[in-house]
Amino acid sequence: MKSDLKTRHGGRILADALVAQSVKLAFGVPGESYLPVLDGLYDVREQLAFIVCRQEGGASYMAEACGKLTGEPGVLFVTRGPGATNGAIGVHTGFQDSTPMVVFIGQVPNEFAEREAFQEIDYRRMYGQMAKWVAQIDRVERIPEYVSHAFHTAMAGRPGPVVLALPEDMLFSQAAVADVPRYHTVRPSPSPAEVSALRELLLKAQRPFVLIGGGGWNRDACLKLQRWIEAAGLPVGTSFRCQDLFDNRSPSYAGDVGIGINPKLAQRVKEADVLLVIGARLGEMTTSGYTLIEIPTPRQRMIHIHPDAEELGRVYQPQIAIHATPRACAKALAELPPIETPRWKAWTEAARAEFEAWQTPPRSPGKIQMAEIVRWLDQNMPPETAYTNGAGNFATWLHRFHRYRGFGTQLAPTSGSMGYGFPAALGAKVTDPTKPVVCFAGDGDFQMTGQELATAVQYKLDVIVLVINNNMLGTIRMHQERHYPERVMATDLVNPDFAALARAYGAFGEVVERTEDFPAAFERARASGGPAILELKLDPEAITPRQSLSEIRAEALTKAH
Ligand SMILES: Cc1ncc(C[n+]2csc(CCOP(=O)(O)OP(=O)(O)O)c2C)c(N)n1
Ligand SMILES: [Mg+2]
Repeated sequence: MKSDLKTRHGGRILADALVAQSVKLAFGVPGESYLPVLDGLYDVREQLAFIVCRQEGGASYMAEACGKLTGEPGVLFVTRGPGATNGAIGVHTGFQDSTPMVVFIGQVPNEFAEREAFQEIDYRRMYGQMAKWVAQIDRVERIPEYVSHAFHTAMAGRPGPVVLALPEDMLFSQAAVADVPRYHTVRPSPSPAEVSALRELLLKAQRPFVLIGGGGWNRDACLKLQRWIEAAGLPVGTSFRCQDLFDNRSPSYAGDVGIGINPKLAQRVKEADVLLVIGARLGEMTTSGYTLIEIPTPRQRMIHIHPDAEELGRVYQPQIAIHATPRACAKALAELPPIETPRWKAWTEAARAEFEAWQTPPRSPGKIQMAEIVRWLDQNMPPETAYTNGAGNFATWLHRFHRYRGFGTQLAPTSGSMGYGFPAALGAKVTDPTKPVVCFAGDGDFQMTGQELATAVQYKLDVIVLVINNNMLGTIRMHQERHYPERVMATDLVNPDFAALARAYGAFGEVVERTEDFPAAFERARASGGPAILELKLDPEAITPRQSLSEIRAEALTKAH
């Protein structure tokens, strides 16, 4: 058999292995450490497109966004040492968001290993805590096996990133070896006994609450679960930055259980007697700093369903622990006899009314009213539009006032990683060019990965970026004013003219100073047909929907005296 196989160099074997895994897109920045891979990718360029990015941080975010949207591993290539360190941010993001990724890193030739050779890092140690598996392929003939193992691992149970290091000598050497076919996805399912125990417990509830979140969802699972929840008349919340797992317009939707939670929703979660948690880890941000639910035994009778067996019972001891993926869970629930009880009607209606009241936009200082702009987008953009963001107070307006319409309409890092939104928007656009994409970025946030404007122009990616410019690292300034009022330190920013910057890259750029000018500017940006930046000049006082910067400072000063 073996003699029939063609001899290939390591780079070509790897490129063919990716094609065998059905990879159509890879993101990265080239390096001399993996030249044979680039050569291999040349041969498969009709099947697999390589998006060359400007910095590995941006590339890793793009690969992460691609993985998040497709539910299949996002693929990233970075060079050794500096490339690997730059790329770490998207790998960490993927780990926290349970996003499948496969990351390839160049490595020094084996003959130089452990000498601290040029750009040498031991990736097992470096990436140990932010990947599901880190390995190095030392033998060329084992590339297909390692790649197959990597794809299986990234997808199994709780999805996440896998890292493979590629020693240079291994890539240049040759072997005659067979490709391994496409990976299987191992998805644990709930047993019939577990599902009926869940149903029994739920039927006893007076004040049930469903909390959904985490990774491993897809559109079908979200819709199935939504139908089941709506038929049962249950109220539902989404975990931190997973707001698109449930159509926010549904009468069952009660809001996001995340940072800056609606206090009434927090109260409702505390008062629930049965808490059905599907897919969410119940991390720090979802539990308001571990205050919503008691540790280790919640007061609510909790049913926790998670795709990672070891996550169950990690912090909370649920009444029923079910090891299952969200997809398998949604399928099992959809097959249950329907739960129809009028008992929860008033409770669910009240939760919805509180959500709607929470979404009523307040007036904020200045000529740009962010809540109104978010509302305008809601009313004027197609339902499948994806909204992306990184980290900063600017994102609050989007998360609080926008109504996400279902799976794949939110790309936001639960790791709170700045710089995510813009590359994620590009990753989304490359993955699905028909999907409208709007990125919300802060002035600080945008400048972390803004050089990917060149990538956007190169690949003609028509995303629209709103740079919400308050000339400061507003989040940190807000915390400073709360804890150390008037002692402003290292949070003021002198910024470029973002619209001119966009034009310098060959993109569309315009400044918007007043809310009423936004719709026309947005339409011009859309009509430009390419990447576009609208710089929104936000009054620094408009730091949160609830309080202005001066009010926060005054409150802190009063407390101090
Ligand atoms: C990579 C990274 N570095 C630093 C931080 C800490 N951080 C969180 S928000 C923020 C400021 C964001 O500023 P900007 O994007 O201008 O948004 P604003 O808060 O002003 O709306 C900083 C520095 C972070 N979350 N991520
Ligand atoms: Mg800012």
